[in-house]
Amino acid sequence: MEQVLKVKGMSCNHCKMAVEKSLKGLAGVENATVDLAAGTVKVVFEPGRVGTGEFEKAIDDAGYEVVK
Ligand SMILES: [Cu+2]
Repeated sequence: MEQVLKVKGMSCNHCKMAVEKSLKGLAGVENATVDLAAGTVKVVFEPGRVGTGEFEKAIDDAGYEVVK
């Protein structure tokens, strides 16, 4: 399953790596790809193992904010 989240505050390649790394560290996340120009991250994950709440927390822990 895929989910696209809008993330506030990502401005450079460091931000891209930090957000992708924090999401990929979650059990059940298969891939995470930031689109800096769009300010979004696409998460590929196994539903039932992980979900939006965990994504938001991981992004927050990395120092960024999900826009709802
Ligand atoms: Cu940055």
